[in-house]
Amino acid sequence: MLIRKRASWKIPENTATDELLYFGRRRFLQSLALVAAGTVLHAGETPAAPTDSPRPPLYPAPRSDRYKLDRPLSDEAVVGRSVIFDEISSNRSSIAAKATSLAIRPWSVQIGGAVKKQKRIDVDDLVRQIGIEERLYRHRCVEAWAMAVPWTGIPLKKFVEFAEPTSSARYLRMVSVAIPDQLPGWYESKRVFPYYEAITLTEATNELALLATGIYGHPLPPHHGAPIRLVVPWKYGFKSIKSIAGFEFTAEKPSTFWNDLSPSRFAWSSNVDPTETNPWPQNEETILGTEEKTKTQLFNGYGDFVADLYK
Ligand SMILES: Nc1nc2c(c(=O)[nH]1)N[C@H]1C(S)=C(S)[C@@H](COP(=O)(O)O)O[C@H]1N2
Ligand SMILES: [Mo]
Repeated sequence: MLIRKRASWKIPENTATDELLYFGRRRFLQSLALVAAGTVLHAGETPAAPTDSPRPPLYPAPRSDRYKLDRPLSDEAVVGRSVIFDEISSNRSSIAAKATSLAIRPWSVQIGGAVKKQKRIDVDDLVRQIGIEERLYRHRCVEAWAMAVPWTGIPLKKFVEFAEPTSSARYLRMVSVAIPDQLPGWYESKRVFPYYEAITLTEATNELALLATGIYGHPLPPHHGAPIRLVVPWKYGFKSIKSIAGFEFTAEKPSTFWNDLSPSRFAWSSNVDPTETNPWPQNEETILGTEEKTKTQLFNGYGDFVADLYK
């Protein structure tokens, strides 16, 4: 009964009957399972382009030369061992291995709140519609370590235009993935997830703000917040929320994860500021993978781009 029903769904009935006779029921069921699995895998993909006009590969994307570094790029392997992703694990060296439990495709994001129309869009469709570029950015964690990373992604400004916020929108709130079964650190932590962050709409439309979908010239691996994460390099690293599932435009100021946990230690805006001493002295930073210390700069050295936002 089940066989006939499923066969008629995908395979012409006569073929199905022939195959059933030929291979026997077990093999036939296996072949059906393969067909079904194939259907699931291809569901999120766009149809292949005709062979005479192959689609260019997305990665590596063209690199923008607007964003200069004052230090060498960090080594990918070193960066991969220093990731922070508390829903995966609080043990940093195990995050890359454990993060593979997060199913990063297919992945769609919800866009809601103060927008003309609520939307849900597949991340790969978003990338193809808006386009991506590579940028070399410094990254400064509030724990006073720093790195330099080639991110690939969508300028957040273009995403905001795509989302069409209404005139009442003042803030952009983002929420990370909330599938505890795929996030081994979810119940190990004393914190309550999902992770959530927010920036002002003025910050979101600043040219530096990036929605990263790639790193080191390839798509983001799960431990870096695949398939889509924020990068706001003038703020402490914890503002750059990973594995985003939802975007909400709001009129009121949304609360944020670290600021809720400890308002005196983690300010809502959390712009990099070397004069701060809380929770750690912020005047200098250790370059990841080296013993080298460098003076921390106001706005992580991005004052030319963002200082005007805070006058
Ligand atoms: N969802 C989520 N996003 C997160 C974090 C996290 O634990 N969970 N850690 C933050 C911190 S503290 C930093 S420094 C950066 C680190 O990014 P990276 O691990 O890709 O270098 O991610 C930020 N985004
Ligand atoms: Mo951080």
